[in-house]
Amino acid sequence: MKPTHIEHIGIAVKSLDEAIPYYEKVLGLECYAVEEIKDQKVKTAFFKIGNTKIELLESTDPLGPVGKFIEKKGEGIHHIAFAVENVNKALSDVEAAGVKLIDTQGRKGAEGLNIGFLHPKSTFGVLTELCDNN
Ligand code: CMX
Repeated sequence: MKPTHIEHIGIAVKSLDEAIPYYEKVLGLECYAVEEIKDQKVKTAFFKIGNTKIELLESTDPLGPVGKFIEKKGEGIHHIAFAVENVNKALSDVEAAGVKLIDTQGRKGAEGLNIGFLHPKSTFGVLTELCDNN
């Protein structure tokens, strides 16, 4: 597989309401979408910057992935997402290279993208998402 660009960087925050003004008023970016992803137990806010995006993640459940992350590590960078041509193909390529997958098949994520996660214990500590827009 060969990623085309960084689709987004996911950042865990305790509160979207508190974090959004920093990105808008201090960094001068515009929040263009807020979306709840129920099965991921998060509410997200998106900002475009060049060819990539910042995705702020607020947990809606302390036992969800972002709730557990904030409890353990505090706020901060949660994951990096690479755009690929085809998520299912990329996941199988990565698995064949010996990387542990969280998702063996792509599924629908924020903004209707097909997404799949790689396990951070297999990717040098960085939770990694692959996504396509097909
Ligand atoms: N980055 C790096 N390491 C992480 C991590 C992250 N975001 N989240 C968890 N870990 C580490 C933990 O620190 C822990 O390490 P230690 O064993 O050394 O303490 C280990 O992974 C296990 O963590 P855990 O808290 O016990 O949590 P789980 O094993 O239950 O789940 C994970 C971890 C990565 C499998 C789970 O968070 C997951 O499936 N994530 C993918 C889905 C996701 O994050 N969704 C939210 C974003 C949705 C979106 O962007 O749309």
